[in-house]
Amino acid sequence: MTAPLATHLRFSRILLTGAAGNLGCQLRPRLKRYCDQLRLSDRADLGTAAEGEELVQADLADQDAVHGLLAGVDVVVHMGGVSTEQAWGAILDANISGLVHLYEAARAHGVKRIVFASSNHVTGFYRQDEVISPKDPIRPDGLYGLSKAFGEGLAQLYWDRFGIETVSLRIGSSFPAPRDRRMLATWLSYDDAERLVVAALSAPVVGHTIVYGVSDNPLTWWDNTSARHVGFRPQDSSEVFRAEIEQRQGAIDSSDPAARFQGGAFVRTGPFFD
Ligand code: 15L
Repeated sequence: MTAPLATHLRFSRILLTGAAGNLGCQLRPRLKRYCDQLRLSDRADLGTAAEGEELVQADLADQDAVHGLLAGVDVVVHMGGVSTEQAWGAILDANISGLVHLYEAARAHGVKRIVFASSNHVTGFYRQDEVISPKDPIRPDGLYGLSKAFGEGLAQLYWDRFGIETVSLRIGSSFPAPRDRRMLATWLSYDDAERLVVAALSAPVVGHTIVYGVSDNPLTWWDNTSARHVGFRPQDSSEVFRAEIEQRQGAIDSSDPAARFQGGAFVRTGPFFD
């Protein structure tokens, strides 16, 4: 593990939700370097607590459990919730009700900043030949993307009404490496994911800011100029994976909506619409 990215960043307690998920697992050891206590929560098992970790198994749909989670917390990194297109009931519980529970608990406990894992699927129905910014209107590619748009709206409301700051991260594809041609544009390396979260936690003034979570990929659909005050400077690039991916994937099937729209396969899959 490398040294902390921001030596000035120190909290007494950070809450990381969704800590058993793909990105949560990556952020778990990394966020520990910025706080005395790291509270980790998920519906799933979180294993054994390392030094300085507090493990709390909680369901976001459980209002009381979420209320308890936020007690004594300085900031929240909210990676929890449904992260793919799923049945509406699951999305409703975790991403709609769960998020209301989280923001109400933040208000009750005086938490002043939340880093919210939104998703690129808020704008998945823009075409792959368009470059968009966080200021463009939403175009969700499914109920999952729409639930993340709700989350961004809720974050805006809690900033305007209660002064709780949020950085909404429209995360692209955060995996060890891009898996296909689309991810050459959407890939966010794990190191850049840490840079993004650290920037979101340390920027002095954010109000409610939306930023795309994407590495420094040469081919990009997202322009983060409007979020430069967050100070996110990605340092990895998908380019090193291009040759292998192009060779493996062959010709583009332009009749496939997944090859035309930014959301990829999310524009044509999902149990609700099947
Ligand atoms: C997401 O929002 C998902 O959580 C993740 O699993 C990826 O599929 C990613 O989007 C993506 O667009 O690649």
